[in-house]
Amino acid sequence: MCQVKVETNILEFNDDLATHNRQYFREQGLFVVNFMSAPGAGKTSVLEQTIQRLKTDYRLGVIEGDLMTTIDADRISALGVPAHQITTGTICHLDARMVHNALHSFPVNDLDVLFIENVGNLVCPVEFDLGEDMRVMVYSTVEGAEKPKKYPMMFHESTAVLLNKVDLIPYAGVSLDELQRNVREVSPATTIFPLSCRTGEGIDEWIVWLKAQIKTRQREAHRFPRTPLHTHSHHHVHQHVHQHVN
Ligand SMILES: Nc1nc2c(ncn2[C@@H]2O[C@H](COP(=O)(O)OP(=O)(O)OP(=O)(O)O)[C@@H](O)[C@H]2O)c(=O)[nH]1
Ligand SMILES: [Mg+2]
Repeated sequence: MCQVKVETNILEFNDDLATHNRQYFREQGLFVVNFMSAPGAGKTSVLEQTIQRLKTDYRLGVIEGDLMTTIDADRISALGVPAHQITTGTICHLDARMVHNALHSFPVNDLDVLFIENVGNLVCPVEFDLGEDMRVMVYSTVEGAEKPKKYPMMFHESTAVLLNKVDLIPYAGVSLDELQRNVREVSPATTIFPLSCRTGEGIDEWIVWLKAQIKTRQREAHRFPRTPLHTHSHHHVHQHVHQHVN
């Protein structure tokens, strides 16, 4: 009973901050995508492929979430795109407060698109709204065909599922058909892109779709003026954190 109450409070608190982040992103005309997957499905590889194809036309930034190390942020920085690493220590997901705090180390006013790579985990990240516009899941062919049935939430909450590592299908003991069917069974509205970050197969289709999503958001955002980050009160956020700790 008590545990349920604490969990509810944490999630309500997160939702409030996520709303605050979302409003800020909208004011900035920033399109924000939250990438989620099991560890090693290929989130950073997808980001590398995506960044290489978008970076001449869009001003990009990346927030990386991992328990430890700056390995992923270093991979992104190597492409000449600003990247900020959040290290969560023992926490299995990013939350809205971590993202909010990370914004201070970014040239947010100068960005068009912010990619957030969540901590590799099929369960926890789903519960925590970060204020993103869109969630994209990376599901690799070698994880087994039953994952959508066993972990339906993440599939259900994602606008797109990138079915990565199709080059490994001959070794994975599954068919593309079966993988797609199982995703559709739990999430009929999700758009599926079979692709391989190794061979480049299918990446172009994903990029065309992503660009269309960005364009739609930019059209909507023209209605809002841009405001600088410091007018947006983060003291307020710390007060709330304090209350919840006590
Ligand atoms: N064969 C093959 N390997 C891939 C593909 N995409 C990624 N990999 C490999 O899979 C491994 C994990 O890829 P990452 O991009 O680091 O995965 P991630 O989801 O970011 O991992 P975490 O951040 O640790 O959760 C690396 O060795 C990649 O080279 C692919 O399409 N085909
Ligand atoms: Mg990664």
